[in-house]
Amino acid sequence: SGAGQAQQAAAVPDTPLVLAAADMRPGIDLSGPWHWSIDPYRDGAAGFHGGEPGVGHRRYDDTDVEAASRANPTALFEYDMDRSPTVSLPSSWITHSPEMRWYRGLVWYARDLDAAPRPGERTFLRFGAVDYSADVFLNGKKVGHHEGGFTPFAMEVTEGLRAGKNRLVVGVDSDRDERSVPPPVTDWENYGGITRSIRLVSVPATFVDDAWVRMTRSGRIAADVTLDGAGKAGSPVRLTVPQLGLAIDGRADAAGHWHGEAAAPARLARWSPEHPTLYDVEVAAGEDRWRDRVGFRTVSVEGNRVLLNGRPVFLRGISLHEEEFGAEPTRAITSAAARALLLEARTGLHANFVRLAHYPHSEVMTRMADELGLLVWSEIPVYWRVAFSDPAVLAKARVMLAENIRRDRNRASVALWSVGNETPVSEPRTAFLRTLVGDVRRLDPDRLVTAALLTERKEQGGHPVMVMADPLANDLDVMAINTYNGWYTPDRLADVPAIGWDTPQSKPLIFSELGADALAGFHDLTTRRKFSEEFQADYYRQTLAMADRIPNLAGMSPWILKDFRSPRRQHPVFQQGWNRKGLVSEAGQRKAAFGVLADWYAAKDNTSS
Ligand code: GCB
Repeated sequence: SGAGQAQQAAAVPDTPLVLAAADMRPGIDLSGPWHWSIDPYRDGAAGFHGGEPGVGHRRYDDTDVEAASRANPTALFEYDMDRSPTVSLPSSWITHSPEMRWYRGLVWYARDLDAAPRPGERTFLRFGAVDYSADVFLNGKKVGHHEGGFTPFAMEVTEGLRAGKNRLVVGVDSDRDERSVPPPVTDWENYGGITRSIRLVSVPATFVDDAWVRMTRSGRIAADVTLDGAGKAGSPVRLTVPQLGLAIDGRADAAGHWHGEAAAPARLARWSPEHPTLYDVEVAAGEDRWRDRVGFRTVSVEGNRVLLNGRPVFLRGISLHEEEFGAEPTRAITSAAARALLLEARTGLHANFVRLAHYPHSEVMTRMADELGLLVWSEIPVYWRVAFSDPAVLAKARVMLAENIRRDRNRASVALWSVGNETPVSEPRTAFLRTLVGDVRRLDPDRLVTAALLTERKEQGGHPVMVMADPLANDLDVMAINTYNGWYTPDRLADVPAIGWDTPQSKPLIFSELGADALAGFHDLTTRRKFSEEFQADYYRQTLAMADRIPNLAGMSPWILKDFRSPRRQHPVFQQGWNRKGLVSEAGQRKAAFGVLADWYAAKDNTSS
């Protein structure tokens, strides 16, 4: 039952408020110019020798340094946020100045904001994402800390706001250590900074903190609503979908939870990549009106097929990092940037699916996927060698997962939640990932769970066979494998189609990655060597021929739409700090392999029923 679900969900360690669909709420946009100041030794956080106030380093104090220095000539300040340079946020700091390109550590951001606190309302500072951790101060007082670079958080500032000018300071630390999620070594750029929206959002004293509106696996319309505030217990709640003439009424329980459901109206048009129909939905509770735009569809698994609205669908996908097109990405994904990326997949490649790797992308992206009609694989950065034995690290990953699911479980596009990428099998790792799978099942039993698993290359009778023997496969709805035969393995491309795949046959399998580097514009028509467009195109031809022979293959998301920054990739001629597995260059120039995949997908599309 819904109440049972809500109770179990409460076991997930995520106490702060959710402020679901915060981006749909009216508010004050705090993007634009902010002052910034580096702090490599972090003494702006603690003060000299541990934090005595007034010793002149504490960046977050509510002090007009210039005025204080004039008023008291003995005062000493070794910073002045108000006179520090400004930069436009959101943006990663790697583009603030050439010196910041390789900066890692703490950066302070500050701005003033005018506010008029309104009685009977509660106000939150809501960040789309801060990479990697954030300490937030309002008028010199700490309002909160958040760890994890890719999920939203809301901090209540109802008490701390004053009429007129307020000083908002955020300390952003990009440093990650062995206990971070992700750990320090990945294959992408660590874009330190405030990379997503910053808003001040006001809501009534009792308000809809969380609302989840969807079509259940059995095809009903259901809503789970959580109210917060003094008036939550017993409050009337009403869900309406005006275009469908649908209204469901009820009352919240003592804890402020409400579950309602009804049969789907006959005139409901289901969401699909071909017809991405979205409806305005509203939850009314007391004075609050919570709004979202939601599509209704089912996603399920039958045998080794993935079903969308009860019919088999082959996932014609592509992977993406969160980087806009252009030579200097700063990870500030606008609607226009998201549209450009997703249209290249949707109309350029004939895709119906994207893997948003390797962390939750901006909510702008998942909303755009809803609108354009792309199924989404969503994941958290449990990547490679996370400290799986450490319970504190598991707790962090669980919070990230819960933040991601609560943000996006109203998105029809999201079909798969992934709990890990290429994590070497061990007992602690499998226990860790099983806990995450359990969290997904509680937080969202209507979607599919997956993980990108590792394989081992073996020889059987002189032929290469890729063996997947991972106990986690039993726990998943869909198995996923990243394959690079012919790029990272010694296989000749001509031998790739005949490679054997030894995986359980009873479940759908997705190739969550496959790919090879090519530098756009580098051609080698004679030897077709690695890094040439010809090699990459051949790699795709042979790998797709291999895919054609795998009976339980239910889809793929090749690696990757576009070249992306990676500090590990330092071949001076071909890479220059970029992973070149893109089907297009960083600026958007298509490589030869793009057409190979697009043609294969177009053919799949025509033959699919
Ligand atoms: C992988 C990783 C991905 C890398 C890719 C590569 O398996 O999941 O993050 O970027 O391979 O290019 O090696």
